[in-house]
Amino acid sequence: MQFGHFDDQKKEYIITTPHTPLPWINYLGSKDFFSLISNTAGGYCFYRDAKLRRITRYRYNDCPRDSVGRYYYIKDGSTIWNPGWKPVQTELDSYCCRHGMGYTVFESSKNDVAASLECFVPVSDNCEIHRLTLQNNTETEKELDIFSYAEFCLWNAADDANNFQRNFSTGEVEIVGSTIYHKTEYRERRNHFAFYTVNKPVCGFDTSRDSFCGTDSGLAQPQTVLEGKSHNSVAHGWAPIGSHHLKVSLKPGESTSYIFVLGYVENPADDKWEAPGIIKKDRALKLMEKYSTDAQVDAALKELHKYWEKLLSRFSVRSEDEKLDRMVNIWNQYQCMVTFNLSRSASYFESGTGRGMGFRDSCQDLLGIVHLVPERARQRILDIAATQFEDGSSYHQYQPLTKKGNADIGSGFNDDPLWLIAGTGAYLRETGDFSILQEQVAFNNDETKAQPLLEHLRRSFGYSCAHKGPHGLPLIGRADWNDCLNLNCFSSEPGESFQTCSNMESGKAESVFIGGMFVKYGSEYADICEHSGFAQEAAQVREQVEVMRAAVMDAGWDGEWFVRAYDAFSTPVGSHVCNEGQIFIEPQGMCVMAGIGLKEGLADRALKSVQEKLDTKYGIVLLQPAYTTYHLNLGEISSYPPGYKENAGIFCHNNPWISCAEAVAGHGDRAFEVYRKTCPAYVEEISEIHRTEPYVYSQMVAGKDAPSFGEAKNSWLTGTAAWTFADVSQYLLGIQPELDGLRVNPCIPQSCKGFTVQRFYRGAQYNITVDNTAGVQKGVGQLVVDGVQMKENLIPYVSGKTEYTVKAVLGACE
Ligand code: BGC
Ligand code: IFM
Repeated sequence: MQFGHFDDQKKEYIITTPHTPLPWINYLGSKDFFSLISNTAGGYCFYRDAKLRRITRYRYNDCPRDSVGRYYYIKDGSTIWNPGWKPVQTELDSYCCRHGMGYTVFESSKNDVAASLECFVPVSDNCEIHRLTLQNNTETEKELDIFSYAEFCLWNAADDANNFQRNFSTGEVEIVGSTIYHKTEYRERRNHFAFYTVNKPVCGFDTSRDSFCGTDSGLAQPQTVLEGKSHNSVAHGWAPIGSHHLKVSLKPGESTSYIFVLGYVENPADDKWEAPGIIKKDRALKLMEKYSTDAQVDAALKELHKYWEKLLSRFSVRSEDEKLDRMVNIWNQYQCMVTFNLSRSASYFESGTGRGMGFRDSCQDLLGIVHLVPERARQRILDIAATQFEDGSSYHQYQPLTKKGNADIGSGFNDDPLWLIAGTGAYLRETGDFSILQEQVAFNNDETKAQPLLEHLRRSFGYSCAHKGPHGLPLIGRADWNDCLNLNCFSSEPGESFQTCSNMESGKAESVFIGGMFVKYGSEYADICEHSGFAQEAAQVREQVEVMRAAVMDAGWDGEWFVRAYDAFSTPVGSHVCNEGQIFIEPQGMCVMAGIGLKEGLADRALKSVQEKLDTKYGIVLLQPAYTTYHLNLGEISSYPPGYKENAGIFCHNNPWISCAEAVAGHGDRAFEVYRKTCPAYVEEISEIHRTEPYVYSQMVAGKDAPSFGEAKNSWLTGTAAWTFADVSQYLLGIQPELDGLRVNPCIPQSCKGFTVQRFYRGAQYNITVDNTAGVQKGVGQLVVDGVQMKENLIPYVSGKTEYTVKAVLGACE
């Protein structure tokens, strides 16, 4: 069943009913100001940091109900309705919600009044714009009352939720004409405030939630709206809101529009105060002025469309498969930008108050956006590296506002250091900008300890070399990619749980998965050393890589697949000797991607085992058999019921690893089959089972052991976006950036006749045609660049050249 459909021309998903299985959301904002907005207008916004600069409020554990947003009430006689259906939920005569690139539009009607609500964040300003257009389609004049609603969060969202005894007394607002200023904290000589304005005179306002709603009513039946009259309430403490009251009278056929701006302003920290508690408004006024006419809003929307057109034109494919094209050209790249911007911080499943930017997450997110915003990727790499410690380990997360490591979470995840090499390598292959390696970067944000970025990579690699266990495999520490595999949990205390484990980091548990990473990213690091003129170091690194490869082939091979790990007692995990959790997906993907056992036939064997033991109709589950009971020595993983999350859920993030691995092994049919199973556009038709948005990936789909097999959770903020884009663009379509230029090496289904790719790379446009009339799965027989036949499948990079026409013919050629 579907609840809408794609419009590829407009790059939109059109939701045709408010009754989606879960709120289906979109993100607004591209740089500093971000918003979440659902298909019933729920959601919230923040500036840079969802924890420290939350502008509007959210109610937690509220999915699917989704009961707070910025709302517009239309009172037409005794009928009250919202363009997004919620919160009043009056049945609408027509409804649609169009989620597009950085904007969302609601189009609905009731009793022959049509409303359109366009919401977006302009490309270069810190505000949300909501343009509400109303049209009277009746034969008589209409008198309508409009009420707006936005509920302010008192900035620090964690404090706002926990310390409300204080916050009930701190809230402050100021009302000037049609503008409501939210200035809580300003008297502490903070320099930021928010405002909510409308471009026409109001006939009333409310700034106290209790006054607007009435003591016992909620947003579905606010007293103010029922009465048809604002109370002009001025909030002192309690819950400050912004609500405008407008009266409109529309002749038959007439329409009118209102432009609401919800903005964030930061004055220079050393600005003079006008008077204690009085905010300095000039920046706010400028912003209001900038978006006060329809022409200005139209221009800002146009600029937003152009911004996305330009970004998305950097990589596009044309194939025989419209779902593939739609995901590659639009939605996958769009989601990559969102995960890059937000890491795992704020979604309908992530609170925004917990995680900031994850070290491993952000490094992997780079894989999906280096080709889109290389200059921002550069800065991100430097920010991430600055949270590394001198021994090469790192904070696991950092706050985007302060860029400081999060001490509550700390370090000890032993895969983290190697992801820095992965992210930096991707940047270098995309841009060829080796100057980044010379940038001075602090350790633990201490500038006195700054060293070139290359030294950070050296220490990343060095950390893994220096932390090996009894089998010569990397020590896992608190966990590797799989946060829930906490193998250093052991205790004789009855009732102890992984949450209270004190020995998480100190034990000798080892990870075969990090072993695979070591081989893959160690080799990439060796290439980087070589290109930087450190041939001797490169050779030493390669030696270490070979030692690790041997350790994985030896202690990491179980006979038919790669072992997952060794626990703190050196007992194998993810081996046929285990009762449950005999085979895990992660090492199969990573070790094959690293090329381990490729020649020896282990890779094919491991992939076959994945297909036999882990595959399902909805994707590949993380492990089998699922853990049915709790094992303290395995940590959080077995705390999940079978089939959920890391305990045998279909963890979408590592499905593309298998697809990549299949491509490395040359199996195009299977690589695509794996790609399609979790790809949103291909499961759109089973939206009633899948339930999350059919235009983006979710973190997890319930596995075959779960009662809700096939149901997805935790949409949007997942490394799946970046990895599937790396998979489809580099491994399947085979356009592979290398340090020396672009390689063309597709791995596609035998039945695919070919495709074309437009790729912007290092200042040049590449028009690539792949011809597979031979009907093979892999292997470029001939590569012709601007009419010249190449000796191999690498397009030589010529500095200053701006266009390349490339033809790759697959299969044996004379
Ligand atoms: C997992 C969660 C887990 C958390 C603990 C996440 O990455 O997906 O299930 O609770 O890590 O750190
Ligand atoms: O690898 C992690 C990631 O850092 C956060 N989400 C879950 C993944 C698997 O545990």
